[in-house]
Amino acid sequence: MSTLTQNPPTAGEKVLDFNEFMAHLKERNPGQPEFHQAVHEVAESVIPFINENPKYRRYKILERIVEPDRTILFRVTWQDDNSEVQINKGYRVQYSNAIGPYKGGLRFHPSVHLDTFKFLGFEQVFKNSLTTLPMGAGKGGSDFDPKGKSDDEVMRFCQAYMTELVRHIGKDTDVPAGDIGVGAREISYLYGQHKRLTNRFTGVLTGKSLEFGGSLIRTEATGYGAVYFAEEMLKNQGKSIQGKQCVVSGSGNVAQYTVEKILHLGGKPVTLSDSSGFIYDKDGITQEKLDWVKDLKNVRRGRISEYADKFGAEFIPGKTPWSIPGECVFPSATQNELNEEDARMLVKNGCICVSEGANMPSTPEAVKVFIQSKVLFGPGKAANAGGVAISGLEMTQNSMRLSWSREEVETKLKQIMTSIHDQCSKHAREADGYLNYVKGANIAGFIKVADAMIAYGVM
Ligand code: NDP
Ligand code: 2IT
Repeated sequence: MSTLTQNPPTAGEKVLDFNEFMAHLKERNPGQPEFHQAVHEVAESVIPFINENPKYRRYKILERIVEPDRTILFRVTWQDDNSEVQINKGYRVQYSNAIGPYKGGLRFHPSVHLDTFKFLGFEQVFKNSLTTLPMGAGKGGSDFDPKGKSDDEVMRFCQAYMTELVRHIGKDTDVPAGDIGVGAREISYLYGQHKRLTNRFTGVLTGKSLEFGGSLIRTEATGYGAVYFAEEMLKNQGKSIQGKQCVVSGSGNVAQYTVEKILHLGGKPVTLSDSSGFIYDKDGITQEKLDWVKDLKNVRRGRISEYADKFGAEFIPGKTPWSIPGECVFPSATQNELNEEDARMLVKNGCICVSEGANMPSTPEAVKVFIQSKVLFGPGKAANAGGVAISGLEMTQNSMRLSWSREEVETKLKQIMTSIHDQCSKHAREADGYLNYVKGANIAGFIKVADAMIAYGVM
């Protein structure tokens, strides 16, 4: 046995100090506040655990996990409909392949920087570990803004983006998927270009359409999974979503299928949002209204304010929906969309459960309010893992060259969300009995990756 793995700690052995660790991280990664925020939350949970299990410290696992295996930056040049040359930045952060090929989405949004992809890739390490499937972690994308672009422009951009990305990905190397601004249309263009360049039909992307290797339930998986996770947390307290008012943000892929599963389970969703504001439908969003939203957002690519005109609901411009009372809350748009003041208001108005469909939507101060108020709080890396989990099952189906039925995949999704809940619970209990799922998810996600890294030796 390596001397590094021997327990217990030797007398006088140094422990890992949280403040020193964070100071060092910030010094080495300046100007990356979202990355710092994501690491801070994990380090806070994991450092006490590392100090109880010195092999993780001796192997410098946390110090290594925060450093991506590889960061790829490139130029994407394409021509718009007026033949004008456009230049965008392309990114792929290959974070960790300790437990499987790099795996994670692509985000196309004008606000992104390397910081964005490092925070998302880092979160993905722990999320993918929790899914129980063999997937490492990566994240990428571009500052390209699909909003207001024609289909032809989106196609030319995707082809140019893939022309560079192709050399870095592969079904056993790195398997990208969708995220903000990357849905079925973009994945199709990206996949088509990959196939053209390589002359290979492989499972190199997930979230594909059903005609060319996609999995049933992948489109629904993130939203459905976030609601299943909420239901698991509630079940633990003898409660359920049935009859509860639910506040949802966003109106994209995750928000749409969150609303759909809330409806299946008898809850009452009353809000949706986009970057222009939110709608409040006090009568509740029904399946019929939701189908209209899917067409609005996925086909006509319109604004959520149109819902208010169509169904006589309220539209509140420039605001997030956190002023609306709801026992269950599903932040499903973007990072840091819910702050301390919002959290206080939600708790005051009777919120008992938060399940994060988005990645890091609650600020650290908001998370603190939820935890201090003993709200059931499912952090994104656990609550929204259903999406990447079904991506993992899409990879499996592609390798086997067959397709599972809807029922089969949805049953597996439910089982995976229950298993994620159970893994988190194992490490979540505080002295007063409260289940702190932030701590639970971070420690449970860490262990599998860390043990694999130790097994490989120092590299
Ligand atoms: P979509 O692009 O389908 O939808 C994004 C939604 O969020 C839109 O309503 C959009 O409004 C809104 N939004 C995006 N950026 C901002 C912003 N800066 N300020 C306000 N609103 C914003 O993306 P998804 O639904 O796929 O992703 C939503 C979240 O879920 C993200 O955090 C993503 O990382 C996370 N996630 C997604 C998974 C997936 O499988 N798709 C899996 C796990 C997590 P507008 O149209 O006006 O920009
Ligand atoms: O944040 C995420 O987990 C995703 N955007 C989905 C990634 C995937 O590979 O399906």
